[in-house]
Amino acid sequence: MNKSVYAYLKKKLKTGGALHFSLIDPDPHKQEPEKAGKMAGLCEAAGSDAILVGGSTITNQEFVSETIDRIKENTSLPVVIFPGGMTSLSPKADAVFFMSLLNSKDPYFIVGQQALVSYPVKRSGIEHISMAYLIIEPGAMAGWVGNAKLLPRNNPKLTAAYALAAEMFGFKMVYLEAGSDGNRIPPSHISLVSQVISLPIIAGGGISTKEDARMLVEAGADIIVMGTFIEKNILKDSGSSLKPIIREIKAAGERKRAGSK
Ligand code: 1GP
Repeated sequence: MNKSVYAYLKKKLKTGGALHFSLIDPDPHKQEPEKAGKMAGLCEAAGSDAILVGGSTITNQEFVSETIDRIKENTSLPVVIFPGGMTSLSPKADAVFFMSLLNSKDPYFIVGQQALVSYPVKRSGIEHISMAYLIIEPGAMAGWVGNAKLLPRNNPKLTAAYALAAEMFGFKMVYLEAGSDGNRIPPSHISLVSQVISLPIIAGGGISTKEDARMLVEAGADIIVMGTFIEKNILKDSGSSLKPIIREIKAAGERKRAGSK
């Protein structure tokens, strides 16, 4: 991918309304790079718009790089690192989400780790897309690893206030999730956030049906991320269960775009 991933995403959002990202965890306990490559190819065939590589689990840079190499052999989609930490960085990707877990209790996850990787990221020349990451209750593994002061599920106002602060800080995107493991973010949070900010909103965590995806896009999500569902199904059914979910996301995005003209 030669052009800017951010520009590609913004353009696709403008013309398509909503996007789908496929998340592949570069974890040797889950799959070898070869298998990750096959998964990515099937995700592209099912209509996904980008491959995210990342997860909260332990990994190493070499394994991440090998995984990205195999992914790139199987797809022309942009490959973006969704870093669980410093060890998930690899110059092989097209871009990295330069993330700050804004609601962490530990400054290390807000800016400490990012400061330590800033020089290597700049030297590698990889595109970095600043992104504010917000974790809502119960948070699961991501919340535990990032030592998050979890945003309460029953108070979307707090989530919206953090998202607005992110926009004021100059972040380019906001990622909202309640953790993996089936903990979907309440649509009320997405809808309030979309009323107060104009940044692209990414939603992930526990999305496994077209109804889930449609509800979140209708609430205001611009990009839907799916990881576990793809891990469980894509190689078994070659993407036949993913395809209708992505179709639903695109249709809901198209309706939203048409409505906002
Ligand atoms: C996790 O939002 C991602 O950070 C994806 O979650 O694995 O539940 O799809 P799932």
